[in-house]
Amino acid sequence: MKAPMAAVLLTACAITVSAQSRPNIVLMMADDLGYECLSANGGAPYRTPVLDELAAQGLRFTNCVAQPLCTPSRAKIMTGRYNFRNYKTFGLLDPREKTFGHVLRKAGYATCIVGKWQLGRDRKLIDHFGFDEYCLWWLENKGPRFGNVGELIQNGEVLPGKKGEYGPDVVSNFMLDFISRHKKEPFFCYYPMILTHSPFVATPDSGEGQKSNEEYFADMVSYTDKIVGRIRDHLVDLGIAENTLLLFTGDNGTGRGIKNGAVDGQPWPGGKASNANETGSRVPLVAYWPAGGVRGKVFDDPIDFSDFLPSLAELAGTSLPEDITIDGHSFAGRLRGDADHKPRDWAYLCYYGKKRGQASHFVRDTRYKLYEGERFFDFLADPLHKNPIDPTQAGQEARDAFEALGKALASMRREIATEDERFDAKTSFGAKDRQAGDEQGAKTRQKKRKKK
Ligand SMILES: [Ca+2]
Repeated sequence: MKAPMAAVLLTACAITVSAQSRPNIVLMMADDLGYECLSANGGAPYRTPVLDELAAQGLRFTNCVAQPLCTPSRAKIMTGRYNFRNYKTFGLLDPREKTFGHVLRKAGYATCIVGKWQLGRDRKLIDHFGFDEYCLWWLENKGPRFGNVGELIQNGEVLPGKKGEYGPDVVSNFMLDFISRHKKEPFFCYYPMILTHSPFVATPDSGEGQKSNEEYFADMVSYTDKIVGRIRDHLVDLGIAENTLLLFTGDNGTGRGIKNGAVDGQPWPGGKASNANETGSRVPLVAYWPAGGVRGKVFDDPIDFSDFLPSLAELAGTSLPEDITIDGHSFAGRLRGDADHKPRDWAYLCYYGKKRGQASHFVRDTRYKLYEGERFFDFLADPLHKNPIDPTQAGQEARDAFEALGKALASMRREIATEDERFDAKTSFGAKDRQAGDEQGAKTRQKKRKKK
């Protein structure tokens, strides 16, 4: 059947526009904000009206896994590689790695990073990893997280700051300014947020009076949502919202001090730093990109944090770093509504805890999850993994999944063995910077002891 002429013209126009202009990209990653923190995910007791609206007008992914801890997630999302290839120790990213900053800078994007760094105490690393401009906490200092006066480093200068200022506002405002200055060229802003990690304290919107940790945490989630709204409004004001992709996710599950979360009425306590069940690693993922043309869709595609780098590279129309194994699978086709987009068959997570050692790993499809030792779960029905499935007693669908995931896990086990042989913990980078990480850890432990 022939399409009406108007439809043919419209389609031709849409293709021309999308081919002409690559999207601006803003990737926001909250700190310790789990899947249950978005009301759009059926989460409670939180309110996230901005993110809910972006999801309703864009895309919401229900099956995205980060890593259970900060640095492992950061290394994975920035490099597109599984932790067994490049994770050394907490608080560091191997300077030999290539990041999505490199990829987008090389593609002609203006690049900016704001928020929390945590990946090596040297301001030169920011340019080294592909970012033109920055305003960061936990770069060379690590002072207070929210009232971080005199701690933030912005484009090489330590900001003197003012007493009472709120760190998340300072870094967000810098990013908005960067966007204003680069509105006429493609830009990439990576915003690993300072919120919503502990300490659970008042935000500028919390009002007077002492609250519980859970109440403060809910305030912090609301403030995160408010910042997302500010960014969206700024893009609208500049007239560039149409072709800017907003991505929002979290770097790991909610802190374990917060126990009152729920999803669809079922308990979802904070599970950060644990790979025991869904609460440590399943995170929200919302994408909003009006020019992409997809509106109000929900997908359960398996997505892991290695997928961001290839997705961004594809959207920028550029190639992946050469001579390096990239593990991720691009989800760019989903964002454009490509009818022939093929999601991953399975997503993968390899987790070491703070220091590289024995890996805990799993593969997952759209319903089932297989850990080492044949521990097998239906993560939709049993997110806390209280009821392991015996595949010999299960139905055909579960048995098929067990077999397919078993093959995938075996292939990853072989890759870990190969990489472990190659991995050299005593490289010049490793020895010096591991020591820096250890010193930081010792200081933190010392402070905790003093408080007790
Ligand atoms: Ca974190």
